[in-house]
Amino acid sequence: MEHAIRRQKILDQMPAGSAFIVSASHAQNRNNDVNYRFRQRSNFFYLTEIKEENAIILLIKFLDGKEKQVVFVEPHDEFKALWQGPQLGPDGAKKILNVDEGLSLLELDESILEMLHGIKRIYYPFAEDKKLESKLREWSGKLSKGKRTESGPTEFFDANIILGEMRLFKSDYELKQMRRAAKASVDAHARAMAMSYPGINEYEIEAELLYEFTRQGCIFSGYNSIVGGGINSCVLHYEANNQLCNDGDVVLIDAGAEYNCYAADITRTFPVNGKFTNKQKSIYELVLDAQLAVIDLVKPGTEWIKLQEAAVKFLTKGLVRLNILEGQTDKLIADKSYAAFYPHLIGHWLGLDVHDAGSYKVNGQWRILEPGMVLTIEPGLYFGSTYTGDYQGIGVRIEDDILVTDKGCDILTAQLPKKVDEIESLVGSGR
Ligand SMILES: [Mn+2]
Repeated sequence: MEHAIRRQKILDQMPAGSAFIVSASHAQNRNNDVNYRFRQRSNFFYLTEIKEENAIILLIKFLDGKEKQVVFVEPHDEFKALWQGPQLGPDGAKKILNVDEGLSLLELDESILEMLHGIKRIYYPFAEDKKLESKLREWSGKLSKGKRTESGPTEFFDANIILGEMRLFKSDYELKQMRRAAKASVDAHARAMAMSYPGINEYEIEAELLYEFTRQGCIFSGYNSIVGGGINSCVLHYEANNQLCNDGDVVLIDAGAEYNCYAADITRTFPVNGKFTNKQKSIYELVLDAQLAVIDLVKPGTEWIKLQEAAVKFLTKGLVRLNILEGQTDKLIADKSYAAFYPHLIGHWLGLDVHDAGSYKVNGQWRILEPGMVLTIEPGLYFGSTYTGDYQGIGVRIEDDILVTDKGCDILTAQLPKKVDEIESLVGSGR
């Protein structure tokens, strides 16, 4: 019942005369009468852990300091129950969430106008749900109109600020979910490598990933899997996944399972024939050494941007050593010459969203790492179609999921091999 603790924690931060509103996902139509598979909105899931669509959770702190928690859900509907299975209904939702009131969405407009009477500040997640945003404007207008002695709500605050700060720090319960996602993802990557051989199609490799995710209870991936062989390994968000992986190609897989809405995010790169060429190996080891050096810095007290700066320095030096870049390291960093090969950042927060909530700066200063945060570390080097030298067609990224602990860090995805000899002996071993 951690959702109840989270809601109370929010109420504790709200001033008297304020309301906090978060909405569930709505069904997303794919075509005609077919919808995409329902996935709950992360903020709503964080506060309720229920998978109802269209629902609304409302937290109110009245002017006298009294608090009230209300959930609005779809009413019982026999037609829907027949086609989609039973729903919680207002009473069921009230019970399962242990809130003060469970109401039907049919009563939303009427009830909320009553409950928001006297409320001055409304928190809701900005730019998340257009339906909710227009409703809030409508309700606020109605509450203000024609009143001579008092106004309706006068302030909208972004609920993402409070939610992001809370979601950044993972509880033991959340870490348990994340370890399940990490385990499924580790096993999936190992399986994909073991089943690979020259001539395999990228989608066959993707099938191995999805098989293992699903087998371990992860019916969603945290994001579209990237399986890129050869030059496709250099396309950062490649997702066609439909080309052959030829003898001599590297394959880059960036894929992560989602368990109970919590994501993992892993990248590995391997030679499809089981043996790195010297050129592939020199890039691979440079990226791996950079990753290990950056992971060494993941501990309480490190500024997040220092991780990126360390990666840039390490990779730039390596590119000079390999004669891919020429000149003074400091100058190459200052003029961003490295960005032709390392065009992205070192990583991101990880949790309910693969690129999770939580700001990277606080009051204009880069965030300092603290225990309970989970982040990815994913340096990479790419020699794609715009590069014409000897390394063309080599894209390498190595990514793990890291929990900041009291003393340092815990790599949630450590079980998946990444040393050159380990990778080489794993590729093709399952056939
Ligand atoms: Mn990532």
